[in-house]
Amino acid sequence: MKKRITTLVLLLALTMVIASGCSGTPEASEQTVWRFGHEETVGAIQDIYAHEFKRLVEERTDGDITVEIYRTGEIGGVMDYLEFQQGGLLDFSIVNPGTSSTTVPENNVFYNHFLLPEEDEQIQELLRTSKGVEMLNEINEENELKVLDWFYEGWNAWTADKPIRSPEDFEGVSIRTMASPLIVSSYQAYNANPTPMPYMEVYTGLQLKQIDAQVNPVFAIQEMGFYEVQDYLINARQDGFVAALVTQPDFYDQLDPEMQKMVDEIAYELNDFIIEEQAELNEKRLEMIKESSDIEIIELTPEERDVFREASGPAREVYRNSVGDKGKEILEIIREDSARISEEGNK
Ligand code: 6CS
Repeated sequence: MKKRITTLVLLLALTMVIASGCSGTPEASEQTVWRFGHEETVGAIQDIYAHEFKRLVEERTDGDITVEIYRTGEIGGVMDYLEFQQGGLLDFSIVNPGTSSTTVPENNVFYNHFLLPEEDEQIQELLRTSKGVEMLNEINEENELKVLDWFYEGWNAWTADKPIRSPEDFEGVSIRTMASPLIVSSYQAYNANPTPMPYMEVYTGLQLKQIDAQVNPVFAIQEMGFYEVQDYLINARQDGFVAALVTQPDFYDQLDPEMQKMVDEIAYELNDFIIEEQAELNEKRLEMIKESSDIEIIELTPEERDVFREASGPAREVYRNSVGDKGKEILEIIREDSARISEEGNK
């Protein structure tokens, strides 16, 4: 109840922001404000992305449009932001499937383990070209989320208070995950005890030993300080963190064709920009972790990864059972495209 009231107050505050100086249809003569929400903190990949989006929009409209960025926690939690986006209170947002799958379970397809190709450019190619992604976007649009682009933020790494090299090592380990049922079942398949909790509570949860482990890309492990309260960082490259730039279908439809073209082009260019940024940032942050802690870094061998690959099978069934025929087809197409892209890369 308290959360509901807080959300309503935030909605009201945001509506007042809207009323105080913006409209959904950008006319060159009037000042328009586009509201942009994302799920991360200062300096994170989504924040870098949002600021580059802002820079490009403001530059290409000669300042007729300004972009206001709302980071996670500034006007609500990630679930509030999703609601704001679907309701048109935010004009653009970055949403990852761990959040949006509460509305569109098919988005969980990206959290199927051992699905993505191995190289960054191959992941980019998959996200840009797969018919499965196009079908996924149609389902999102039916749910008030017009996907302008899917982009990649880096591999999800595990941190834990013990070394993890096999599903047996996960036995009894409380690992914090996002709330998506598929993510939860992925770690149940490894014998772990997945424990969903909000992103902002993970550090304290680890510190107080309410949880033993968590999963996130390296840049997030550094900036959220998780490495300070964990002994091991394990790279299994089981899944990657992908996120979507979304807008509201009605908002997009009422933009004039030139403006739509500008937004589409910016989304495309940003994908090239962010794939480089995430690689650099993840690498840089790994070095920072190594310099400022004695956390042990474990790279799983191909054989160790194969054991996890094998163990991940039941979670894939959970995905299939949680979606309809189209969702199952999306998984199949993405799986085939991923295998083909990987194979072409190995030639
Ligand atoms: O683990 C999470 O909940 C969050 N992790 C990242 C890297 N971005 C947003 C998400 O909410």
